[in-house]
Amino acid sequence: MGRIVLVSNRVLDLRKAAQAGGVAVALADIVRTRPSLWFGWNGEIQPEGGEANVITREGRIATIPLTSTEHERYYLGYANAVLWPVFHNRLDLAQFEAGYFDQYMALNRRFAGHLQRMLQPDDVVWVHDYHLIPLANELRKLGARNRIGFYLHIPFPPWQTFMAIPEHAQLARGLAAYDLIGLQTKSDVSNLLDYMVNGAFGNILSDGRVSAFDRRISIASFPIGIDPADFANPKREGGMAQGRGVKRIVGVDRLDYTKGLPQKFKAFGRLLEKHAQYRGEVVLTQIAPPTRETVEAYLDIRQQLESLAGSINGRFGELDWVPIHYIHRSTSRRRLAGIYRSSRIGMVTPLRDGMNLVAKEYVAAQNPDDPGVLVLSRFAGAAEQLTEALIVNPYDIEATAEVMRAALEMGLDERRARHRALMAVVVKQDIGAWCQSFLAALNRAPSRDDPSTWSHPEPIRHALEKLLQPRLRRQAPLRQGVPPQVALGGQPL
Ligand code: GDG
Repeated sequence: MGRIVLVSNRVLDLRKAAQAGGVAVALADIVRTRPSLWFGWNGEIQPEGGEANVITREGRIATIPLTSTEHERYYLGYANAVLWPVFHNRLDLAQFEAGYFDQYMALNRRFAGHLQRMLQPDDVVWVHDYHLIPLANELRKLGARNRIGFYLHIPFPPWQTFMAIPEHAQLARGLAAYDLIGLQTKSDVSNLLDYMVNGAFGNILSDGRVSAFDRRISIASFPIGIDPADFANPKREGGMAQGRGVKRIVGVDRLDYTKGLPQKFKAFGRLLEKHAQYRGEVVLTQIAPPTRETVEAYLDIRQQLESLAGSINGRFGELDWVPIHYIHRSTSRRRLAGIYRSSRIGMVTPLRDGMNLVAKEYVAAQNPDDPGVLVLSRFAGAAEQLTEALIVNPYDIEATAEVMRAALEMGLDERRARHRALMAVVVKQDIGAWCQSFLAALNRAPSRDDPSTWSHPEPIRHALEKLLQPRLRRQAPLRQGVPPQVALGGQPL
């Protein structure tokens, strides 16, 4: 078997991957343990006219810098000011500016050019995330016949939202060049299938694949996980100092408008307003490290949050009790486990999130004998799996405040029972299972270039598609996704 070639916007130094955690650890693990190559941006920005095409090779890692124009228009622009907000249902924040898309395509072409020269015929390529949607198509234009899979870490939006992107058809063309597309949840799969059928005039085939733009693609959900052992080590206790008997509610989120931070602060304020008995008894510790600070929308959310924390602390705080601890800095990964473990509530309430690893980390870090309670947004991908959490609608401030109260009051038996069920999911579908199931499905995904993998000769397939089409369409009305009998690999739909 050939190498696994990983491609992501950002490639991390293997020595720092453990500190970054999550996906970085999983990818670093593949690179350490299997014949592989990891290609992407090294985090450096070259001024225009600099040496942007110099590849740095260190063992199995190959990286290049971005030019300042690429950084501005591809990374901060198209990826983070168009695709990120639209995929998180925030069309109002999308900046469809001239030049962003061209630079996004140009960067993908440049990446493909470098990668194609490093590819061997039996390599399997695994591309990560929304920055690199067109990469496979660009590789194929250069002659790559490798098996290429794509994993989207963020949600796929409802099909009509996706169609608001002026270049949606070119993006769909890019998606169709992959052999396998992996998504976080079943509802993401359903959204993408809806788009492929209704927006890109594709068909769902009898073997469950989608036919679009003259290619056949497998689409399935592979919910990402964590390494629970990373958080379940009791030696890592040592949360933060707290007044005796004070219960902590913890939030850990990059400072991003998708994470529902103002709503979380408001719900906590409402809890203190309505239920005075919690004043002096509960604190909300919110760790919110900075991210993408030069994108305008991120500046707004920071100001909004600081003003909210200030007004709630000013209104309810005492000389010996500050209700909201808001920390706008990164905390070491080693300390996070202790903070999770010493918190009575894990408050994970994004307005939209692909998965949300913090929810799983919080569960893994709990003491099974005296566990805390996970409060989880119904709009986080994790809610599809972590059904024993207290599920909330983060837009509903009043109800969220009441759920916080219920979590604070929950008895030990119920906390233990819920935690057992949640932990079973976190352990079963961990990061290793995610990696393996995606790569196994990619290896299984029939390749268009290999006729032996076709289950029917082409003319029969055509007839079959035509025959099945009206029936499939009847069973898959708009917005309800794919009918059950065409469930795809990975997770059953
Ligand atoms: C994207 C998708 C999907 C956070 N603050 C600190 C810190 N973190 C770590 C957490 C966690 C990771 O960062 C954040 O992961 P999330 O999954 O919560 O969210 P995104 O960054 O938005 O990730 C998301 C994910 O990709 C994976 O597919 O789940 O939906 O948006 O591991 O612990 N780590 C340290 N200090 C901090 O202050 N050390």
